Amino acid sequence: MDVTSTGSADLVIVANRLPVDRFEQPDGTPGWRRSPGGLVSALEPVLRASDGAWIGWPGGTEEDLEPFEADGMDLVPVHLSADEVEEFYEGFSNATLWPLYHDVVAKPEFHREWWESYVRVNQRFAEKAAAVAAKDATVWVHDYQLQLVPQMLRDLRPDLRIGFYLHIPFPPTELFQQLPWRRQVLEGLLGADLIGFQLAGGAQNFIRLVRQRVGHKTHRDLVYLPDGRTVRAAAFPISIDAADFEKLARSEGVEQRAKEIREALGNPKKVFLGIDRLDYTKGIYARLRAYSELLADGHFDVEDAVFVQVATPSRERVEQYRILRDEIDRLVGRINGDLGKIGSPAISYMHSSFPREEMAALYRAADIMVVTPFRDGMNLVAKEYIACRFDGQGALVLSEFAGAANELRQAWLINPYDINGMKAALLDAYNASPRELARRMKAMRKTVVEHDVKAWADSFLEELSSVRRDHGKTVRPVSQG
Ligand code: GDG
Repeated sequence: MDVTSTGSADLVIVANRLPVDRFEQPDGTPGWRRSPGGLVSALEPVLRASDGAWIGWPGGTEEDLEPFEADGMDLVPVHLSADEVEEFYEGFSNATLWPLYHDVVAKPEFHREWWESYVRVNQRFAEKAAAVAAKDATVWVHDYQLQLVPQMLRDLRPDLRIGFYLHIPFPPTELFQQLPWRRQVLEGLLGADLIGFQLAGGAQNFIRLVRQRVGHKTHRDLVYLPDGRTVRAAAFPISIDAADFEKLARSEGVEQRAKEIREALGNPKKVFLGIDRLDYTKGIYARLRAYSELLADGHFDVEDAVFVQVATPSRERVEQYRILRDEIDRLVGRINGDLGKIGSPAISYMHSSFPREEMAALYRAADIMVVTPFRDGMNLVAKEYIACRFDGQGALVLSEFAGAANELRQAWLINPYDINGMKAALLDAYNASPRELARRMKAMRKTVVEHDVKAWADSFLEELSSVRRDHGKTVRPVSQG
């Protein structure tokens, strides 16, 4: 595609962020490198195969960038002002929708100026997409920051085939109703032909809300709009590039690094590991407390085991995130102060992010991966751990409230609100025999390898093309379903 012209892309991805990060080249000029993440690796081949483009915010607020090419992808930046970052991104997206959609684990804040900014920015994304897409093109909009884009885009370009995918949970109707702009959000989403959710429960919540609040006829997973259009809402559980992770984990460099990590930790019998964005939905505090109680109760010693917790910095300007960081800092300090010994801390805590190679080495070095969110759309860390354990060893302790629990049934499933239950599962995983570990890991690996991110993207795009093809052919039900 010639990125200076518009209107020629057959496939347009619209996401809050562009799939690249800016960095400074050795000569001081800015360059772009592909940001790590499954979504980029899944969509890159599809984008290359078609005449594709990716629309998103490049990060930063300084300049309004022209479309550019990076890593073989055509990228179309959407500019955000400093006020918009505060109101649309940190405000409405991350302090209203994020907590509301995650079981109100934190209290959502509702501010009318934030909503206005959300509408404005969504409109800007929709206009960019309308300008870039070729006639009858497919546009795939991603995530909670852009829920109004489907209808705004349909108003501008009725010829387009529009898909929407929500990466986070879609809340139960009782919680969603709190949102003062609930109807606008539902109507925004209904601009899509296909709406994908992580789990069937999210799709059902959505269909029920549409029936109750917007009054459209629905039947099973279909919504019948008054203009004759149908919208399908269904589950498409996301995954990772499992083969790529396994390849990385098998590499000599990663194997060597995994050994070094264990040595640096004092070669304990067992290494526990948590890797999360530092987010209140991830249940980091509860998990560390449960672990510290196992130590305090004498089930094992700091010389036998260590808990490595990586908390990747996230949304640091949002108040709830600053509070959480302080709470975790204090808890880790207290646990290490109470239970650690010289050279053997109870918890090895890092508030930083690492390259993918280091992540793979950590996964290989860890005996027990601990994933305990209070609510999580999917949780890719759990799947990445499984992909890296080609040796058939390693245990996964996983919250029932992560989407991944739906597929990874052989994990030690826990309720993160139940500290005693969590302690029992951690201990059970600690004591599991290699045979038991191998049995569970084998089954989970089969799931992760077969349902990788490519299968996810293909199935969504295939379904999107068939929903649109069938448009108008479906028989409308007589009564409400
Ligand atoms: C949202 C939903 C859903 C983390 N630290 C580092 C790093 N990571 C990578 C992990 C993983 C990704 O970030 C985190 O993905 P999760 O799925 O665990 O969580 P969210 O960020 O909350 O993602 C979630 C997901 O969207 C996809 O739909 O599963 O439920 O909340 O890939 O590896 N990567 C590197 N360094 C780090 O320090 N390189």
